Amino acid sequence: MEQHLPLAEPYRIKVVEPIRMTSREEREMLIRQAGYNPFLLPSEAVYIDLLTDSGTSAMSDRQWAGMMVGDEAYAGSRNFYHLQAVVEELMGFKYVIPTHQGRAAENILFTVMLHEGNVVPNNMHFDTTKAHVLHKHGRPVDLVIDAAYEPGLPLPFKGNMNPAKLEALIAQVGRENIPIVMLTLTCNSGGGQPVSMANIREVREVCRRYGLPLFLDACRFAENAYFIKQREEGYRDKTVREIVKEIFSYADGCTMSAKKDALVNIGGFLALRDQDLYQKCSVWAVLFEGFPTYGGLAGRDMEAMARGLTEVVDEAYLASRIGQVRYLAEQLTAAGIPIVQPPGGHAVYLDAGAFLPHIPRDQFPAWALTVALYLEGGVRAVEIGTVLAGRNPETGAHDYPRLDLVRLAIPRRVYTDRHMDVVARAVINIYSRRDQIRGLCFTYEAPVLRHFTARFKPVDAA
Ligand code: P70
Repeated sequence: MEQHLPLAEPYRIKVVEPIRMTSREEREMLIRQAGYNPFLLPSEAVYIDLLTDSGTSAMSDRQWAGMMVGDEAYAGSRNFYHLQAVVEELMGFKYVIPTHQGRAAENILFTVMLHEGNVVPNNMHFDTTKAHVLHKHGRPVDLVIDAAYEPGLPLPFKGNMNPAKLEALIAQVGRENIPIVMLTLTCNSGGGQPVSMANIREVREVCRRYGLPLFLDACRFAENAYFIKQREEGYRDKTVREIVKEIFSYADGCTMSAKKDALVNIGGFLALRDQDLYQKCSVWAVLFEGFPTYGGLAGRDMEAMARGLTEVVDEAYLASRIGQVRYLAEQLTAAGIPIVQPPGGHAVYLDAGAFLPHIPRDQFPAWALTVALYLEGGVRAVEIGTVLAGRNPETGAHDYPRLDLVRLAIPRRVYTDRHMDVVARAVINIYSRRDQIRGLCFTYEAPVLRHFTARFKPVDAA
C-alpha cells in the first residue's frame, strides 16, 4: 500500500558548524576535570548539546540578512520600530522595551511593581523569576495543578494554574498584597507543559474580579499556541497567529526571553498595554539596560528578533519543532524509559527518581544521570533536581524538590533527527545498565546557585 510521505524539516541547511564525537577515554578525563559538572565542560568537549534551548537557535538567512541592516543609532533605531510593530501586530501590546535577555525584563517589571512582603502567584516560577521576586523581598508562590507533579500522567495541559488555589491565596494574603499574577508559557519547571486557552481565560477572570493585572512569561508562547491548536477543542481551525493574538488579549503585558521563541542568540523585551506603566518602566530601563529604543541590544539584534518573531509562528516550523521533541520522546517511551508525559514543547524530561531508584536523593540521582549521559554519548543535559533546588536557608538541609529530573532541551533548527537517534540510543544504553550508575557527593559547593560551580566525585571514589 502507498504510504504518506514523511514530514521533513521545512528548511535546508546552508551553513554548518562542525562538531566532534570524543572517545570514551577523553570524556572520562574531561568530565573528571570538570568536577563531574556538565556546566564546567568546554562546549567543544560536547557532541550534542542539550543543556538549553535558550540562545542556541540557528537563525535563518532572513535573520542574518537583517543583521546587515542594523541601524545603530543610540535613539530611534529603525529596527526598534520594526520590533515594536511586529510585537504589536502579533501580541497586541503597544509598548515595548527591548532588554538584553528575559531576566532583565523581569528586573524592570518587578522593580516597578513589587514591594517588600508582596506575593506573586505563577503556575510555576522559573528560577530567574523566582530569584527576582525574592530579590525584591517578595514571596513567589506556585499554583500549578497537582497533576504537574505526576510525571507519568499524560494530560494535555499540565501547565495550567489551579484557579481555586489562586482564589484561596487571594483570600489568605489579601488582594492588596498581590501586585501581579503571572503565567509561564509553556511551564518550563513543570516539563515544558502548555497552558490551555480556557485556563488563561479562567485566570484572567479571577484577576478581573479582584482587579489584579495578569502578566505572561512568554518565552515559549508559540510552542504553547501550537499545543492549543493541536489539543484544545475549538482551536483546530484557527491559525497559530490567531491563537497567539487571543492568548495575549487576556494579558496586561509580558516578559520575553527572545532567546527561545524569537529564534535569536541574545535578546528579550518587556511588552505592556498601559502607557503609565510603560513610562514608569522606561525610567528603570534606562538605568539597567540603556535608552528605551535599544535596551542593551544592538540595532541588528532587534532586527533579528523582529524577524524571528514572525518566523516562529510559521506552522510548518512548529510542526517540525514540536515533532522533533516528540520523535525523541517516542523512542524513549517505546524503550520503557520513565519520562515526564506528555513530552514538552522544548524538551524531554527524564524522571531520574524512577530511572535510578537505587541512588539515594542526597547522592543526586538526576545529576548522576547527566554525567552518565555525557560519558555514554557526549550528550550534555541539565539536572532539574536536588542540586539545582539548593538548600533551605533556615535549616541548611537540601531543599528536596518534588521531582528529580534531567532535561534534554532541544535547540531550535540546530540538530537533525539523526542526532536525536544518538541521544535516544545513549539513554537506552545507560538504562540497560542503570544499576551500575553511582551517586555523587560534593567536593565543592557554593553557598548560592550551587549548580553552576559545584564540583563532585563519585561516592565510592577515594
Ligand atoms: C532555560 C533558560 C530561561 C528562562 C525561562 C523562563 C520560563 C525566564 C527565563 C530567563 C535558562 C537556563 C537553564 C539551565 C541551563 C541554561 C539556561 N531559561 N523565564 O534553559 O530568560 O535566560 O533570557 O534571562 O525558561 O530554560 P533569560
